[in-house]
Amino acid sequence: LNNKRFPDDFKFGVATASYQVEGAWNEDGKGENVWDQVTHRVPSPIVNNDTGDVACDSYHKYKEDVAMLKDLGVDFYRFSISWSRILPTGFDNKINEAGLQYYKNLVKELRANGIEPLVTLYHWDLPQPLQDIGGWPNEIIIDKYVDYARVLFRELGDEVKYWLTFNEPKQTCNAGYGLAQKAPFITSPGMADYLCTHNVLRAHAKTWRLYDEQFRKDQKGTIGITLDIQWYEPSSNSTADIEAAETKMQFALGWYANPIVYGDYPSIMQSNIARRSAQEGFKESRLPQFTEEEKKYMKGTYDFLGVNLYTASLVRATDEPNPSMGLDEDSEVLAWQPDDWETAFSSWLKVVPWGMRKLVTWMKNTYDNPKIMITENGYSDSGTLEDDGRISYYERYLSSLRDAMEFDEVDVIGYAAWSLMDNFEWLAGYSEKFGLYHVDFNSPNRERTAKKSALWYKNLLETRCLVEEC
Ligand code: GCO
Repeated sequence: LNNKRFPDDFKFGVATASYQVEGAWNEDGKGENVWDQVTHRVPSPIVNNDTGDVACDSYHKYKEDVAMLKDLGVDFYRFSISWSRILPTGFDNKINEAGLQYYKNLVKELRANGIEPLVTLYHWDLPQPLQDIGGWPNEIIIDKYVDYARVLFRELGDEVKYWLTFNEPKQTCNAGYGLAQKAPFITSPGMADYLCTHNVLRAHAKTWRLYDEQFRKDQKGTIGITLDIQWYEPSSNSTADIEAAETKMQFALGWYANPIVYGDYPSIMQSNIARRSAQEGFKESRLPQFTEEEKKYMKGTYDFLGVNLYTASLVRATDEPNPSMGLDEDSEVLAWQPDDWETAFSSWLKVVPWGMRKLVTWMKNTYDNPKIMITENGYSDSGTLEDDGRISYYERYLSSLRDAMEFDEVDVIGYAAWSLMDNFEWLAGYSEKFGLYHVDFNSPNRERTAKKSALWYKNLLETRCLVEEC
């Protein structure tokens, strides 16, 4: 039963993000960020007007968090750093020492308990002053981000050996500046989202090179990026549908992965967007272009590729543009989730375990066999402690992942469950729960309780085995 047992050197962890768990939104000198700003708007775009002002209060309760991690037996903890806690205005002229100290304490506590920190530099919480000058679509931000990264490498790099530059930049750019579904809620699909991505990619490359050239020799760490993707499955065996699914993968994952691995946007994106831009009367493609020098600079800027996978969709070819989104790929493809697929509590979260094996195998074949880390995967419900649905989800997705490692020889180095505990789920506020631990958001001390899934995960990490006996 080799395919049911994870190798001894395989790393298991859990993940969280600063805005979703920390709270203390204006304490000890922290500056305002875009999520503070949007959650305080009236009317609020968030379910129940929820905010991350207190969230799980991890800023004060990190020792409890680490005790939970220790009890679970994880190899690593993936968390993110709040830029505006370190640099309140976003600029590096003044470091907020109290904010920095919080992360130093957290890292120290993790190390003292034998847990490896995996740090995400940016999980969506842009300092508001940087948004006020245009945010990610303004290329000035590239150097501000690199300055911030330099502070973190310098201050934390002796203890932190695993870094992720960006978490799900497609959410930052496409949802944040294209479709107005995430902060800062700007509607400019096919324009601001492409500019945003262009700058995120250049900031990523510059940061990877900064680490590689100035810190790696002494600190001996490793640095990647985390992309979000669902698996896009052709809805039939027709060549047209198979090509449509490939197009969707290129627009969703290739948009980021192709420049990082090969130096430029996928050719299908380039040709499709150039054609549409010309039809719309633009003199140049709406997709920004890299110079030859930038392509060389970008290419190969990763040690591993992180990926967050939760769900899947079917895809078919179409020549009717999809009116609801107006994305550039919509003139060729239609993606949807069948109603009769099993669903978690979040409407977008259809349970499709076989998508895991297909995704990582596709990445192996498309990106020349990279090291892959699953940096998030998880299941939502309404918050029960007897969360059998979550256990079943993890069991099936992990089994699919293990098959990809065993039978398709995909180089998967680790897996993080989303999430350690229930937390602020963006637009859904506290209405959707992803945690292995329950958090009582009505109690002032945000009491944590292990769910059944926490015990299941703990057992998996002990035995490394997905069935009763391996
Ligand atoms: C991410 C994710 C998380 C979500 C999770 C469940 O960007 O990493 O969006 O922050 O909470 O994916 O939706």
